[in-house]
Amino acid sequence: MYSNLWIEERYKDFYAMRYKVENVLYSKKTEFQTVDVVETKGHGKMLLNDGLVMVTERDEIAYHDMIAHVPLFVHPNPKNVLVIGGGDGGTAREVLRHSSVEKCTMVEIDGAVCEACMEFIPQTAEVLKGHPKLDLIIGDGVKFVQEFQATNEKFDVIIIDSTDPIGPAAPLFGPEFYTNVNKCLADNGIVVSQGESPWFEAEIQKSMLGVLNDIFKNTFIYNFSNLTYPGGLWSFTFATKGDTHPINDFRKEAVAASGLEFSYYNEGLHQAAFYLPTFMKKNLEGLIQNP
Ligand code: AG3
Repeated sequence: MYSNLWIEERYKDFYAMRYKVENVLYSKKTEFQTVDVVETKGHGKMLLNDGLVMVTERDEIAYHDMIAHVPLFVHPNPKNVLVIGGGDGGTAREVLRHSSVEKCTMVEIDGAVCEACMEFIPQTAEVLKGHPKLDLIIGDGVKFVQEFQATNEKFDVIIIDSTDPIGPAAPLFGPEFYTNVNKCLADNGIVVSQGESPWFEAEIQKSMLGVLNDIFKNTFIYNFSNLTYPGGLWSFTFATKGDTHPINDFRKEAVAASGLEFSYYNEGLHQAAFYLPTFMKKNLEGLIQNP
């Protein structure tokens, strides 16, 4: 019945990516956004929020490896980790593979994303069904960091796994949010955030780095490539409360010693990801400490 169905993510009014759909598995308009899960012909199951591709089974590992393992192999001893967003579970899944991690708190605003992924994309969301170290909270991450700073607990690593800065994720890109994130971090804490497209969103990257640079001691940006986000090349920002450096303090030996296997992440790529195309260096001049 859906044999001629294609799904399309549009970027502004001049670019689109289309995927052949074999089956529509889930579609729901929630209080926050429209959540769809479709079975595609070439990319496996795919999650879209408001028509934007969030995850596909085929390439989610690139994003989740790089958002989780880069900070976790830089921090000297990450025990307490916070994930804001990440309702598909992929980030929490990778965080929880680190044996040093004692607790991962995840705060997702839209319970429907978790529900849909638990039912249809177990590859990322199996972990959400129950893990002894995972505390899954369905709630607003902006409020969470506002309230959490009053407690004595601090996070070693905070990961902002958000969608684009429109709709429910917009406040996750602003200064109030990051001021509170900083207060929730331990002294040598690291915050890594979904950092948008270097090709298409240079202005957003500049404003994000401007915000981070005002609040945190050191700020960096690093890249990875995937199959499904507009343009393929994509970024994460990396900001530190202390002097932790993503290359100089990278615990290289810990990668092999961890015994973990990765299909995207590796020791060389970790470092290479911080070496930027010239156009990015120019755009972000004065705002980043990348090599
Ligand atoms: N987070 C979404 C990254 C941005 C995608 N943007 C787009 N397709 N226009 C993905 C969540 C993975 N846990």
